[in-house]
Amino acid sequence: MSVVGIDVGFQNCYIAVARSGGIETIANEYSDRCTPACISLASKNRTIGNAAKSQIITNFKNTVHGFKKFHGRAVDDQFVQGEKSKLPYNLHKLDNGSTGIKVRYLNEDKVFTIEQMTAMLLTKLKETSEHALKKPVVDCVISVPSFFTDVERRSLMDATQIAGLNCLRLINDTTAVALAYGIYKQDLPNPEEKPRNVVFVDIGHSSYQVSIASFNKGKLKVLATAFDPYLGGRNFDELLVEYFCGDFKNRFKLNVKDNPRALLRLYQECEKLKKLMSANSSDLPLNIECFMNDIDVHGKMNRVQFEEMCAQLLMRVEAPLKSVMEQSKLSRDEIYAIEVVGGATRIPAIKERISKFFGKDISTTLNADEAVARGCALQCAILSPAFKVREFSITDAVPFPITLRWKSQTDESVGECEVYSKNHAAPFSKVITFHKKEPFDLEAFYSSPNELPYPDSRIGRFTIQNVVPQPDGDSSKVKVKVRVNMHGIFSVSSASLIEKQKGEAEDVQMETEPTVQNEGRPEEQNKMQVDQEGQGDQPTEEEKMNNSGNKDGDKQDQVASSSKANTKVKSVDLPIWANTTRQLDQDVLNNFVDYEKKMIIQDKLEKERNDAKNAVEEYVYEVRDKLCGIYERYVTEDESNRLTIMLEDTEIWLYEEGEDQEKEIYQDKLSELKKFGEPIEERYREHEGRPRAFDELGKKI
Ligand code: ATP
Ligand code: K
Ligand code: MG
Repeated sequence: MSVVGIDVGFQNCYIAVARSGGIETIANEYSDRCTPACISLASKNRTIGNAAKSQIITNFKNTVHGFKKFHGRAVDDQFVQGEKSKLPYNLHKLDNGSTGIKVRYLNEDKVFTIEQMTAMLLTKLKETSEHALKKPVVDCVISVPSFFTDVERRSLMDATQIAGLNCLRLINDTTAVALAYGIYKQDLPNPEEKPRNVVFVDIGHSSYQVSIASFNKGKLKVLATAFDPYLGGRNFDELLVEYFCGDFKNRFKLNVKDNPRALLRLYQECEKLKKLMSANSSDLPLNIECFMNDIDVHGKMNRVQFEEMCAQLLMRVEAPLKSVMEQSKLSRDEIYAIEVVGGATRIPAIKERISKFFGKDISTTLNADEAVARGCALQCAILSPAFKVREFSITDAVPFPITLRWKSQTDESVGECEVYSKNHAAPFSKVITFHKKEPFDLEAFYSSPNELPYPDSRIGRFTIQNVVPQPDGDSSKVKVKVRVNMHGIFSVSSASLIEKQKGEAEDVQMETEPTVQNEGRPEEQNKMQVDQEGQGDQPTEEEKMNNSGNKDGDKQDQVASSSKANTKVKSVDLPIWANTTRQLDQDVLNNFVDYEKKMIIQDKLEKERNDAKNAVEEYVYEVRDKLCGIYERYVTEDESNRLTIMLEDTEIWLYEEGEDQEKEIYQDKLSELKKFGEPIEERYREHEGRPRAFDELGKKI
């Protein structure tokens, strides 16, 4: 099995793998460790990553980037609508209301889902890791913003399936960073000692996340998380773009916003300028040649000006820090270190604000770009039975409280219970006991919609089927297992009906549910069904909910989890019908899997075709050079002229009818040329070899 960690960023993706004993970040075919989250669709193929990024301006309508946060969102979603006007490509409303992306692909109009777009990106990252590891890659761990809700996480999981990956865990960005920080630390406090508390900050291109984790030897626990999901490096780019649009309008009378190409170029230049300003406080130029209407533009900016311009954005740095500290109830002097990662934390004013808030220097001991991917690979190594890695237990935190609601069967009242409080440990399973006579619905939702960076607080409806009364007409005891799994996704994972046995007292507490008591690190998940309940992968808490129908009857009695009962009980598994929002149907998903495979083959064929064409072109140039160089002595004038004409014809052909031919045609063309070229090459080699042979002979004599 493969050990691969993938940081799927809004702008930049990184891959780390386990190789020869260590974790290393790997480079793609451009020797670049960063693969841009960018996909360009074209008439014959698609290009992904660096090659796609170079198409952003030339093929702007079909070059897709900045789509990570559309996962699980309806096209009418306020956030999506807000983004729409800034995108050079078109969005499209899918039948189920989800956000689709409309492009020209293979000379047809085509709409892709966000899951498909991310899958394309993952395909590229998969190939890059396969190339580095020289073996197929299936198992992996992928990072996700800690504030992603269920719908967004499920959508991302669908994307991993389309790409043929088996995602062992969706791990929160800052948790991955915490793991990368802690696992090699030799000096962490012993388990009985006071833990070491570290703040992790990740500000990327699109969002800002903070968490506090406490460390002891061999373990980390996330105490709290906070975020500004809409603050990242791109907001700073936008302000610069705004400024220069105004500036160029004044000085050059240009309406940059009416020209998508110019606007995209300005974005790229402003991002470069922003990065330069991080290292340099003097006036810096922004020059673009032939910007619009053949006009060259030039402008300038310095750091002081930039910081003034961004004052509103910089003010937003504090709130998540404050929130995370309040939630953790730690004082500032209980914080051991503040570790920052993510490209935008290189902005000096951001660093200053973080440092000022804590009254302490911030540490940059982690690689700001690669720490997330490394953490993912480490988590993958921990989960892999084939890989030896230090024991390290990770307890993450539930970012938003989750509540279950159910309807009473005796009257119209509704029962409700918060099953996971904010910052509750995760992954985590709980067993809840109901007393029911008939099938019932459980509705799960996020209970504090105000803090949810997603417009819909519903998680899903779970119908517990086949519930029947006891033979004596009494309610049956139904045990329902709920779970926040390894991916941070909520589910009602199983339900069972406990049948009363003859002669049994009415009121016996039959807690024979095989209660899981391992308090240690999560055990291996069943790889085939990562969504399913693993056998005791987390400490399980038993809760009993007496839904007797009165509104106050929803109290949770903690039931002792020791199972000492030796009374005979029979437990019958109950089917659960789950209806979660915006999940792809299995059929649809299967179609996408097939289509992705087709696109992969298409890309491969197109690459082979291009390679064949390039081979002809290269041969033409090579032989032409040699004809007036090293071959000159070995060809007759007649031969030389004939071949020169052939080469010239081929060159013209390559630009005209030969521009776009099948692979075989190019291969034939090459053999045709070689028929003439190779005898010359042979003669040359023979002659070249001969004098040397004479020399050798001469020396010996
Ligand atoms: P996200 O985490 O939001 O999904 P991401 O992981 O793709 O996004 P990163 O790669 O962490 O984002 O950071 C990219 C951002 O950091 C960009 O806005 C980029 O311009 C910015 N950035 C990178 N280097 C610098 C620098 N030296 N100074 C200022 N900003 C920088
Ligand atoms: K990244
Ligand atoms: Mg990131």
